Amino acid sequence: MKTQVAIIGAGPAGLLLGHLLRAEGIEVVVIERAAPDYVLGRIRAGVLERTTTDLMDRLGLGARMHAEGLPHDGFHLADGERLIRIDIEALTGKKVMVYGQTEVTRDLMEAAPERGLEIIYEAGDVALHAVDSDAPYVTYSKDGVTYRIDAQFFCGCDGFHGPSRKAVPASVAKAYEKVYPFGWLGILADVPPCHHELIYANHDRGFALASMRSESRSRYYIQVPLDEKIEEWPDDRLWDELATRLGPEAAANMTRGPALEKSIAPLRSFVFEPMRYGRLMLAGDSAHIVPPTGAKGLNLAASDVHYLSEALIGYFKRGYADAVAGYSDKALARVWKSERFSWQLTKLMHRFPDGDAFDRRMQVAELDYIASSHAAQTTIAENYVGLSL
Ligand code: RFL
Ligand code: PHB
Repeated sequence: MKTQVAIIGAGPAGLLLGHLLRAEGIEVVVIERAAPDYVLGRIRAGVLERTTTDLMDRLGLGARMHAEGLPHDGFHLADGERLIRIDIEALTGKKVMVYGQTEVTRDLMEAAPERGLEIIYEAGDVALHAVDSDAPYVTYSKDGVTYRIDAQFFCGCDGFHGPSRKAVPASVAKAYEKVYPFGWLGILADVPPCHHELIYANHDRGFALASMRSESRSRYYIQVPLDEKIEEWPDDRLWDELATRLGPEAAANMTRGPALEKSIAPLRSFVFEPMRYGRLMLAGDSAHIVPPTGAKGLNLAASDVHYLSEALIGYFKRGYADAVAGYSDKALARVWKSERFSWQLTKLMHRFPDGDAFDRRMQVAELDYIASSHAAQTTIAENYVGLSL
């Protein structure tokens, strides 16, 4: 088979990119290892920046998001005693949208057939070949048969563990990484949220986050040691811990219920450079990871896809032979700023096992400064709603 663009991975990055290119009449095939239900079963991001919602709107796929999503104009940092409200709407003129990654993915997936976006699910052994030549191709197997797709460009949207990044030779690449000494234990439950806005809490016993998916579905997280076992956290223990860490105001309004999903995710910061090698471009988690504290992962995937779609549309529709040359530098400039924000908020809000009394005083002083400074709150709000493209 021949196509103009082959996209590896049908997560949010791959699906968004596929739709943006199809909308311009570019030939696209998306190759995904998993089955659709598996992709939809992953409970991940919950907060969308304006840049991400704008992309859904541009595709004409934002109707359900606007009907069911919750626009938020603020969130809270809690320091054990008080809630510090960051009024993002007053400080930036913009809001964020609380709408789950699962729903974004579902909207993109369901619109694929009517828009002629071909997605091959359950493709095994995906391998990229000759990406630095003028005739790259990808092979995969399905139902015992091996297939080959020749394409002019490959977009690696296959997440942190996918094969695309590994197709870039080590001699031209550099990876930057920080692994944090803790993870997040998350719980999803069909109960009303304890607060109408998100609360990020720094408590003596560790970080906690109160988030939501809707007015009747809550998502909470607590910081746990990396070797923690999920079996050690029956629902009751987890609700007790959340009530303690989030503080009395949230605890008083917290409704408990059985977990629909419970999982532990490690936290890491990771950037891979460059994001283009020959005819292969990386986008989303395949090129970078942020700790979830800033709610930036999915949003960065969307901004990469914005730059990448512009580049490919420039190449195919406007005849700019060099259109993809600037993609890596453009995307990385925004990636590093989101990495910085996510790292800083992670350092501010978590208890580090090797942290000393001085480190703790620095956190207290910074939270106190944020509580009293319009400038500090503006900086946080500007980053949280998303830097301009
Ligand atoms: P994905 O979503 O990992 O999708 C990659 C796709 O590639 C497929 N794949 C392959 N396909 C073919 N061949 C192979 N060999 C393949 N290997 C993999 C996979 O099956 C999958 O379908 O990457 P993408 O599209 O770059 O999207 C990135 C986001 O998923 C991620 O950044 C966010 O979920 C991060 N994140 C958050 N981001 C936000 O913007 N706001 C948030 O509030 C937020 N909260 C979170 C998060 C991530 C979390 N976890 C569990 C990592 C909260 C959590 C707990
Ligand atoms: C979520 O609702 O899953 C969520 C919200 C905000 C974050 C991270 C995760 O910073």
